Amino acid sequence: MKIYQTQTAPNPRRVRMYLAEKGIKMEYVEVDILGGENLNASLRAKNPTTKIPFLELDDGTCLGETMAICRYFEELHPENPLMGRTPLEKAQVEMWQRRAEFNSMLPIGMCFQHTTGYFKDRMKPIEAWGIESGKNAQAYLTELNAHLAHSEFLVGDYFSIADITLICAIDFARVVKIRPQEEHKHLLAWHARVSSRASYKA
Ligand SMILES: N[C@@H](CCC(=O)N[C@@H](CS)C(=O)NCC(=O)O)C(=O)O
Repeated sequence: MKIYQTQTAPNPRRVRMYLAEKGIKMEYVEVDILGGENLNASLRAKNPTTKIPFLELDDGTCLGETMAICRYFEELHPENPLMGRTPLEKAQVEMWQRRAEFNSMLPIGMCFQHTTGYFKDRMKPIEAWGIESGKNAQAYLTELNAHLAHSEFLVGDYFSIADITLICAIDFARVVKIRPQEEHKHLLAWHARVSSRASYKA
């Protein structure tokens, strides 16, 4: 099996970090998304949404969506769980994972796509939407900081896939100058904790 991905893009990084945490080795196929390789007919046949990452199994089955790919490996390798250990923790991971996607990864991605025109060959950038999305993502950092004042990771002292999603989103946000500020000291401490893990370099 192999994963089609782009080294600099935030969603494939989530999968690489997740697999590194689980100790799972993987073959990666680099896709040039800026050049539009993800849109070509052969990749579109495997992955109609054209978004990366996607996983191709040895029998040709393809699976898109970062969380679906990680879920597949979580089911295959339940040891060292990153999606919760108890019913409550699983729900809490789901809650924070969705918040990390909807309040950070998505608006940061919208800010990037709509203010830089990076994908203007395939979409119509609307700058005002990009700016508004960026403001919302920046404002959410203050909420995260408040939560992390009394929580080591997003879900108490349990490191989870939600932390992976959030750090990949926040690191990527650098390209559009959305950054934790000096006063976000709990968020910065969380960032230091997560970035000290070996998987951070994946
Ligand atoms: N919901 C998808 C999002 C995937 C996504 O947006 N991938 C971006 C890179 S991070 C992409 O493929 N962009 C290329 C394009 O839009 O053409 C997931 O969670 O995997």
